[in-house]
Amino acid sequence: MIPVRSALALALAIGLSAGAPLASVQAADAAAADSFIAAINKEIRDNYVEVTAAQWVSETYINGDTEVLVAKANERALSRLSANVDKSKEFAGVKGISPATQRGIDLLKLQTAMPAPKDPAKLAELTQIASRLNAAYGSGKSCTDPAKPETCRNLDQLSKTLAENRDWDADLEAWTAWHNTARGMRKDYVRFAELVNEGAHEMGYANAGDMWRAGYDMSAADFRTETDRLWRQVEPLYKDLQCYARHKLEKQYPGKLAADGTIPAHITGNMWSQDWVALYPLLQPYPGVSNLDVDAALKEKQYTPVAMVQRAEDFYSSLGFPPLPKSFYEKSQLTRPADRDVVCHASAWDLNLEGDVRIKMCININEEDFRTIYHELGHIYYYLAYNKLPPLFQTGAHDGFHEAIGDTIQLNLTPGYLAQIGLAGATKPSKEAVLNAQMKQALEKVAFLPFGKLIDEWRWGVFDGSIKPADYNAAWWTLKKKYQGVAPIVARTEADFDPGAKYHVPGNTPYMRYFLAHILQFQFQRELCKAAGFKGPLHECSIYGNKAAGAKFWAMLEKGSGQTWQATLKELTGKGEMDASAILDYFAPLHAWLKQQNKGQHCGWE
Ligand code: X8Z
Ligand code: ZN
Repeated sequence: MIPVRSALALALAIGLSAGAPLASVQAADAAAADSFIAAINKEIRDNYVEVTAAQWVSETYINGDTEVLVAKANERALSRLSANVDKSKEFAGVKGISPATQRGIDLLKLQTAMPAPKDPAKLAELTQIASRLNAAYGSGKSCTDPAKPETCRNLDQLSKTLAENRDWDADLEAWTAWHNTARGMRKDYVRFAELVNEGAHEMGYANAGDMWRAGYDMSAADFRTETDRLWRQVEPLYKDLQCYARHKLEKQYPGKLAADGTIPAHITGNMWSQDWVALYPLLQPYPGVSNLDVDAALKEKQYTPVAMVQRAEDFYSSLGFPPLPKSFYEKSQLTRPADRDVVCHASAWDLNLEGDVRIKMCININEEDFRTIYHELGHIYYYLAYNKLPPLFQTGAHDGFHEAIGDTIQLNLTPGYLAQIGLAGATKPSKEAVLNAQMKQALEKVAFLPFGKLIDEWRWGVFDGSIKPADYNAAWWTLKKKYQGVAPIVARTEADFDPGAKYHVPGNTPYMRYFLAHILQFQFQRELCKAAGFKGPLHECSIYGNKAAGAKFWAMLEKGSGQTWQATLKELTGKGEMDASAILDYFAPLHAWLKQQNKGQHCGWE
């Protein structure tokens, strides 16, 4: 689980103790504040393992018993957190508190994405709902006869249909089957929103969304404006990609697309239309020019899940990062167990704040999972780099940084690197080959941008009451259409709960982090390539094997959240502001080509 502000599930590494409350503060002066924060840090260390261990088993052995264990562990931790946040209020306005202690106090109340009411009955109700939602997602299946397991299909199987078939009806059936698994979550989610809002209110926030937006070293209102600003920078690039993709899909499925300019939600090759990589064979600019079939190469080279992880580790090692601890390979869950339900959604965990790091995945031998491993290891090295800091600072500079580390490394999986490790054919560098490679990257990274932004716009609306339970599903599809230009081809109603079909909603993981990461990773890459002395166009750079770039990256990871993210970003890039100019530079060749292709086409949607 990603600790604190960037945690991956439920109550995250709330990490606070189940033990006796801290001694009540004697005199609220600066020295007392230092002692208070020191005690909190110790308490986190002492109690962290209990919560993360419960979370780990609840996701790797889903059953009624582990659901109880994790709910109880979270209940105790959240109760301690509330008490400690209350105590920390005694230091408000106290003069002379050191910046580090003040930062600790400020970070304390952001330790969870699931603020809980203090009322014991409501607290217990909240942790039980959260565990139930998480378990429901992990065990979600579509069965023709629920009594017969052989008639059931899980998310892997339904996703495979979407990714591998261009069959309109089969894809629609698989898409609908998965979305319908989330219907039963609606009632729990309504109550969940009420309870976290109550908890956020008690902690001094207007609602839970306001609290989520408070974790960015700026006001919640400024943060919202900031995400809008970044979206406006990248929107033209996305719109040109959407237009091109829609035009190609219209040729693939003549007469089937709606006339309003949207793309049907079930034909993007991905369950949530969040990336469109599966459409690469259909959308590649110059068929036959490049061999980028990593899926086939992984199978042909008989890669195993462990070998895929080792291959990714090798990249990080080539930068001078330390080896993964032996326990990582012993304790990680790399494949789906045959005999039980698990939460297969990939995640990276720090179980004890001192080296017991693991990933939890259900790796299939394909390119998507290969790339996800590089993503997850980014989290793992971040943990290892900041493990020496006090626990309150053991998080990303902000949660988007945490998501951007492994993604930055993904940008280095250039055709050149892939050829070097035998996973792609050697491609003669040509304008055509560059455009093919750019298209493949854009179907992952550019297609994602509007999706990354809309998930939390939906949740912010749910939490602030502007989206009412009676409109949950309609509001979801309004945002999908507004941002992505994607729409369902079959009517969805308020009997459905389509947001619940996306892991992070039942898992309660904030999502704006991924949008930010998709901007930041290009900024990081630009600086790392500079450090590596690379002079060519950004999209051609790979820092594989470059120790200077590695040292620069590691220095950033070691900072954790001990200073503002603006300070950390400034140390890396010279500028303390998120900025989409790097992603625009990166995709400049493709964007020019897309504009050319779209000439005379009707672009946009109603
Ligand atoms: O959830 C993830 C990671 C774990 S932090 C696999 N990602 C988002 C998603 O799958 O929806 C990575 C990209 C976006
Ligand atoms: Zn991640």
